[in-house]
Amino acid sequence: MTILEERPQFAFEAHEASLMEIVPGPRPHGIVKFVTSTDHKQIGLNYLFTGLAGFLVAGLMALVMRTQLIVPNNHFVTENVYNEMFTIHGTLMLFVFAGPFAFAGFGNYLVPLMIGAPDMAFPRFNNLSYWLYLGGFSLLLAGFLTNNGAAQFGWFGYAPLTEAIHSPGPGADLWIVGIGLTGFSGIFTAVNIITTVFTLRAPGMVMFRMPIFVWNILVTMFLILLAFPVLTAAMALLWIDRHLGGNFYNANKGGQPILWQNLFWFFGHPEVYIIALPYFGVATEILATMSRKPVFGYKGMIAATLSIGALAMGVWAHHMYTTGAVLLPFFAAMSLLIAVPTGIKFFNWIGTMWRGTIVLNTAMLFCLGFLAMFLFGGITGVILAQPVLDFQLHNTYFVVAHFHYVLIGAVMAGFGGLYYWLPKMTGRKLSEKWGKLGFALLFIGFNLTFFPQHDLGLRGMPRRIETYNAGMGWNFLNELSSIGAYITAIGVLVNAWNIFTSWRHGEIAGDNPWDGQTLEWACSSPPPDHNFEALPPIRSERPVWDANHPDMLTKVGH
Ligand code: HEM
Ligand SMILES: [Cu+2]
Repeated sequence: MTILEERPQFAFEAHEASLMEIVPGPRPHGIVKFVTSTDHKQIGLNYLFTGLAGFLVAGLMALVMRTQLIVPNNHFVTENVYNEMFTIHGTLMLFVFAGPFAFAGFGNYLVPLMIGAPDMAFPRFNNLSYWLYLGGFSLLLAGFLTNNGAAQFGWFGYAPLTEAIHSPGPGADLWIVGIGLTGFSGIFTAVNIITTVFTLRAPGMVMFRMPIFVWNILVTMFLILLAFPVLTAAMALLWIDRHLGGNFYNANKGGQPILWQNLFWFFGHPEVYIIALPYFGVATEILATMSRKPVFGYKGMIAATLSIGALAMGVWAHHMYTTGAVLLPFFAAMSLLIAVPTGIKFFNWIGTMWRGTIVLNTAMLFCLGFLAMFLFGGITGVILAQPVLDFQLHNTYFVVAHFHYVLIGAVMAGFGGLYYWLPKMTGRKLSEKWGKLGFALLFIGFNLTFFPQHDLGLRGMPRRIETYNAGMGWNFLNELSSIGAYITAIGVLVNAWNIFTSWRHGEIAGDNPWDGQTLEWACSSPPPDHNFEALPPIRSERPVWDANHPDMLTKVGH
């Protein structure tokens, strides 16, 4: 039998009216947003700008020191103030600026965007990390308000100088707790980012399609998990020594000052790579985009990062050659080995630019500045890694020059990152004119400050002295160095001014101002809450490029 009756019609139209549009309530803004937000982008910005504040404060301290050293027998500040300055300058630069600026600032903002995630795995935990970090920063500064002043024993706080009898007063305690808080903040961020990378990648975003920046952050996070707890433990033991009658580091009572050095540098050397690896990632992204090419040797780059991470854990005692308490050949060999994966990275960076269509804008200039300065710092590092040479150069200005080249190399990449990603974060580009001027001033200023210090070191000027006699042959080089510091300061101000004014008045950036390749360029600038409405197909490590240039698809399986 055939049913001839017509099928009943369901009129969907009739129901449509009952579907209500859900209107979200008012979103917090201004200070309330800053305090309460669990959005990875807001937290990333908080880190970036708090980090920059740390850079400015620590930079002012550098100016105080360089002003004191500009002429011999100067009395601009007292010895005690000079000691406070180098201690808190170094501590802020490393624990508040250089590290967190990249791994927590850029890391928070970019990792979820780059892997196609809506947020971090633990957004509230992320908020807590930031507040611990801000608390640590505040405590480090609070030392100046106490009657004995801030800590004076240098950023690596060697025992037994840190014991209560040599460094009485709360300044040293605030230093211990301040570093402890930034350490916890780092550990929490590491847990969060590792979980995010392993569990929240978008469909198609397999590990070997993640941007190099994400890979570098991931390796950095594992280094943090290995290194920071050791530092926290070392600080806890120091606290016990100072307040609870412990004798861990006090030789007079049977303790071992060398124990502190081992614990500290077991953290301290990996810290160099915790600082550097994220900036390597930043530079890699910018070099690829501005050369309009994929990263050369993508997997080789990842392998190099992994082996740098592994080797970084085994070289801590190259900071302790002159103690006579370490096996020199082992630590020298391990230290020299790190030059191999670092060389691979340089090779690949050059390979990425090779035959590319290079866009020489401010972000790219900062990247080239990074390559030049980091390479130079690396070469003096190879020099210092030879025990015979280190015995001569240890504790001289040669070392000050070496580590500033390395660190300021990294900072150059950081500034490049700002010029590259602030348009994504704010929706506006920075001025290229001011940017190039800012770059030139920084590059000239940094080199003028630190290049002469190599020679000062060779002429025997020790680090951490607040003054010197006129007849040492150090006058002219110190003068140059201080003038360089003033030029650097002007460069920092020019860049700060550029960020400040471009934020309001800069050219509108659009979603993808640089023809970028990775996923963060697929969403609007700034990205909406929870980031993506839709994702392009992810078939290589540069999905946005593939979507925009179907005629030039990335070859996969390289
Ligand atoms: C902006 C330009 C900078 C200038 C002019 C500058 C200047 C100085 C000076 C004069 C010292 C003390 C040297 C001594 O008396 O032994 C010093 C130490 C130090 N600086 Fe810088 N610095 C600058 C940037 C940086 C940056 C960007 C970092 C890290 C990211 C950094 C990290 C350190 C560290 C770790 C110390 C060692 C502190 C110690 O001896 O305990 N500096 N700097
Ligand atoms: Cu080291």
